Amino acid sequence: MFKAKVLLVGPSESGKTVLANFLSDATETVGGEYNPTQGVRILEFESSNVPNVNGSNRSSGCEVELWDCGGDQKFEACWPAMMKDSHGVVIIFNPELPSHLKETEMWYASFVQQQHLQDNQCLLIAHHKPGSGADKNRPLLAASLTKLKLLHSSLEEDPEDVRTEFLKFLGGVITSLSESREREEMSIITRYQEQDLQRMSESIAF
Ligand SMILES: Nc1nc2c(ncn2[C@@H]2O[C@H](COP(=O)(O)OP(=O)(O)OP(=O)(O)O)[C@@H](O)[C@H]2O)c(=O)[nH]1
Ligand SMILES: [Mg+2]
Repeated sequence: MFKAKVLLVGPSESGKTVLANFLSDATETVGGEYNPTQGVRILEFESSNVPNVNGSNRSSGCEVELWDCGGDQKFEACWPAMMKDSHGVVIIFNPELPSHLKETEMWYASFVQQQHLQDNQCLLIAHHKPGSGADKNRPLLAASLTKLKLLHSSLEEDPEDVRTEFLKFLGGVITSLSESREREEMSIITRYQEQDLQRMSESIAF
């Protein structure tokens, strides 16, 4: 079974902790008093129905380490440790706040581009808190973010849609993970075969 490390990042008070609790089925209730996350919280859960993205109908199991990162930039010194060996990054922001729309690009540059992750290893979530506007158009984000998948989340309106889309994203992350493992295996085998061939030709030359 694959183990995927997925980071939830983005501006302060955008709903990362609320979404992390919801996705990991943590018992804490949604809503309530705002407690800024100090540094990071790591939530672990297992999902048995991650959809397979490469055509087959089978879904696979996956262990997920969800890193709910604090949005305050005073934690920047911790970012390299958070990013290390992560397989996916979810950027959560409030689509109604211009400051959040602007900040999103910085989170993408720091957490996705810097670690050379592919765009399918990144998901944008425009999180709508209860009582906020329901504009489900694509918000005006920086040009570098136009190719990324964007999901609108509203836990009051359609919580299961958020879960389903997150699992689809996870399916893509696992596919990237298994493909890079296969490439690694192939490169080791190819290297071995080349050495073997060289040894053979050396012994024939003798
Ligand atoms: N009822 C309800 N409240 C929400 C929802 N999303 C966010 N909130 C509230 O908005 C506030 C901020 O949410 P958090 O999830 O703590 O924000 P965060 O992004 O983790 O913030 P930092 O940890 O500081 O980066 C909290 O008071 C939440 O209860 C939601 O879907 N429903
Ligand atoms: Mg938090």
